[in-house]
Amino acid sequence: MTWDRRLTAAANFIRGRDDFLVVSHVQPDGDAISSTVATAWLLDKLGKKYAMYNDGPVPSRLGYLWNSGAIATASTGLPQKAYRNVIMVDCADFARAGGARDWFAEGAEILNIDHHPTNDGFGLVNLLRFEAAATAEILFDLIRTFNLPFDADSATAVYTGLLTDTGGFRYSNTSAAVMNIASRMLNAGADGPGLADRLLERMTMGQMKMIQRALPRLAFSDDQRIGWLWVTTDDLSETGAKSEDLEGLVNYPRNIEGVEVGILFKQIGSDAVKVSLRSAGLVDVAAVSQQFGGGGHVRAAGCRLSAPLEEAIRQVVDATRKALEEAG
Ligand SMILES: [Mn+2]
Repeated sequence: MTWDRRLTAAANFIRGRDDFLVVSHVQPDGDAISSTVATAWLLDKLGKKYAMYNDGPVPSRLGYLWNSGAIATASTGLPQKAYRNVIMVDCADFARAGGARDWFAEGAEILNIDHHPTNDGFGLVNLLRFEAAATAEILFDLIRTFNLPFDADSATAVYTGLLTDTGGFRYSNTSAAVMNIASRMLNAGADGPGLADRLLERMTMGQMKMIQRALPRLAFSDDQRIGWLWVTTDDLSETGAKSEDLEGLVNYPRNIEGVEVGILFKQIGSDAVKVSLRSAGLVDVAAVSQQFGGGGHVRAAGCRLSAPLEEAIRQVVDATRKALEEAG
């Protein structure tokens, strides 16, 4: 099916229904929240009823996004009912919606909008484009399908998704198409320098405290092509840092000259570890993550292990070492 026909199918899903639940993934990032509110903006402009829900809270640094305060979470208030019409954005698989799935009605019909190459097309209608830098890039196309002009709210949302998923227009997914859309969003009222300052430059105290703790632990494989850091549940509780304060930490090992894969291990329980992997390009870290039931992109992926921290480090570093040997 051509991209235009997929867009039409997604548009028809929205046109033919009303009363939607819009959800993204657990521990939502910039693209997840941006895509959620951009979808809500579209539904709002079409006069549709909708609710937004997320398994986790909206990171405070994204609180400026239009209507982000209306995204319900377990702590701020639950939806009033289960929904038959669901739009899932930026979710690599069905389970990524986490606890939000409790609000899907039996036999709910799903519009699946995503850019993760590991997405298996779990929706009734799937609007998937793996070359897209961000789900927000796909939403740009979807909004245009309805011939709706962008305003500052929707432009800021789409721009934010692009900015965050391209690491500030720096990663290899920063295509000409991305810059073209970003340019249009600036014309429509997105504040480029303001968003860059807020999302790329500014650092919370929690973030700095976690950097202080994590950097002395920086470890390398013998050939120094794999570098990793870890943080414990105690680090978070003792510094008062939040989970969102760990964003970007994995880039420290990854950015070192000669390092092919950077890894961050985050202990989330005595036998549970969340792992983020970043590749310089040689190793497909999505494939490494899939060995542990995770997924993601070639250069940025993640997984969870039910193991003590030291055991998780050993297993993932070993798997990465093998992938690196195979890649040459
Ligand atoms: Mn994304």
